[in-house]
Amino acid sequence: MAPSAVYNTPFSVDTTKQTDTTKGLKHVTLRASNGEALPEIGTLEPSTLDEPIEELRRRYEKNGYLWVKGILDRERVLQMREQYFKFMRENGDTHITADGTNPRDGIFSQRDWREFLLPGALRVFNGLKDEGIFVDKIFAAHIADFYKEFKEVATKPIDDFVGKLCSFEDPMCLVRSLLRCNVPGGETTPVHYDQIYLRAGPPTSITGWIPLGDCSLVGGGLMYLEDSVSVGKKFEADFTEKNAQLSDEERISAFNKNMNAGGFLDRNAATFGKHWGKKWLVAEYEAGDVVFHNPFMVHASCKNESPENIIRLSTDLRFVDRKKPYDERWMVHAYVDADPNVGSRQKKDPPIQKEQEKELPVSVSH
Ligand SMILES: O=C(O)CCC(=O)C(=O)O
Ligand SMILES: [Fe+2]
Repeated sequence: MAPSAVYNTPFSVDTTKQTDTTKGLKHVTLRASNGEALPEIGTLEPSTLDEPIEELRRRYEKNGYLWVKGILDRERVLQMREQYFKFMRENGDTHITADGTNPRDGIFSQRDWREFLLPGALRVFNGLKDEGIFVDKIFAAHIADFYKEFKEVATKPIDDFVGKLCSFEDPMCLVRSLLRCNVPGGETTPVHYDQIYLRAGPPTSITGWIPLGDCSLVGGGLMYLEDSVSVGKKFEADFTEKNAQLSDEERISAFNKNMNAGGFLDRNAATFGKHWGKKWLVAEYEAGDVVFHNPFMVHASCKNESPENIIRLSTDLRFVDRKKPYDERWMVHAYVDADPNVGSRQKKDPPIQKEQEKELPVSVSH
């Protein structure tokens, strides 16, 4: 049986096997969201725009990711970070940042991290409703002018680069994208691959993950499971088989009955890595970097253990060739009513439900 079929411990929260056998990166212990140490970690290989595009393409195809240093203007990225934290503070303070600190620094207030989970699955699992000032501001930030301008103007160099890397005739950034704040101590993005959420199109998109600020190794950055495009493909083949009997709409949903809640593969990256016998690859990111990844590449975020209480802010953009088919459900802004990828958005005034329908629909904010 294919390993994907026998791997069925989604949402494993087994913390009994605490390991601390970190190899490769001496003196650093990185943790999965639930606090379990990642047994094996390695580093991402950096690339620069000075290298020939053929070499960068070869590397992307071989590794499933491409970490490009300095593709964006560092100062502009830091400005975006400042705008975001100012927005979260002014006209209704979410209290995500500590009073008296510079918004550009993004220093966590050290309030309960649960309050700062994005609307969606993790918030629901942690017992919070999708409501309150933080949630309202998250909805607003995704359609705010400062974010729109960042995407439309500041990230332009990515469009051109992606066009060359993926041989897209007309590279386009999909409208739907997320701004993610990963606060110290909080639960972070579970293990997944992106094609689960982009299934209404062929697996030809490419994601650009953009750290909005510097992010140290222990700062809760994105990590990739080494050589895992094949793992994502196995899962998707398995899901495709299981989903074959469903209606068209359900088949392309990341949240249909055959998927794990939220579309995640696991909330525990340590267990997942061990199961597949693969290392998690991490990096020390700088503002201006972008990491591109294949839609089958398995990734997650590690726990933010920043000793300085720095909030990890990031945005993830997806690019396609406008001339070819793509998942058109991604042509709406995140969290608007038409966004199918936030199935967990709990309506402020929920319709009266029948007793058997009361279970919450849960999806990842992705
Ligand atoms: O930033 C994160 O925590 C997750 C990002 C992600 O899943 C993506 O860029 O596809
Ligand atoms: Fe992702």
